Amino acid sequence: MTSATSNSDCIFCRIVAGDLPSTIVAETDSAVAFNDIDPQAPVHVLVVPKKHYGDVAQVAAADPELLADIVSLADQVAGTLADGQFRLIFNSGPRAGQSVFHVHAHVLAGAQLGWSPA
Ligand code: DGP
Repeated sequence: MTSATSNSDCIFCRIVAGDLPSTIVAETDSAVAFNDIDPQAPVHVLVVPKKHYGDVAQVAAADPELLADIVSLADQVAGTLADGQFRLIFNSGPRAGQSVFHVHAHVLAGAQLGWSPA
């Protein structure tokens, strides 16, 4: 699916709708930030748009303002929960490690981060 308001088969749409539990740390009109279920850093938050897009390329093409909202909320979360320094990752496609096909930014912060994506 390229774009829709919501998709009942999508776990992140269900979190946005409040149908699945999550720890929400911040929210705007267009996006929600919640703790990752399998944290890889002291702060590991996922920022997702409320509207369903499959990956970052789709949201960039269809709604660049929404992509800016995602980045802005990620910055806000890092400033609130850590020291304002953060890594922002969009996995795009299975070979890049994407496993949930509702675009999400990983916000990693709160420690000196290593670099070993391979
Ligand atoms: P990715 O592999 O880039 O698609 O990241 C998906 C992330 O989503 C992964 O770090 C684990 C997280 N995740 C998967 N299911 C859930 C869930 O039900 N709740 C929360 N909070 N996070 C989830």
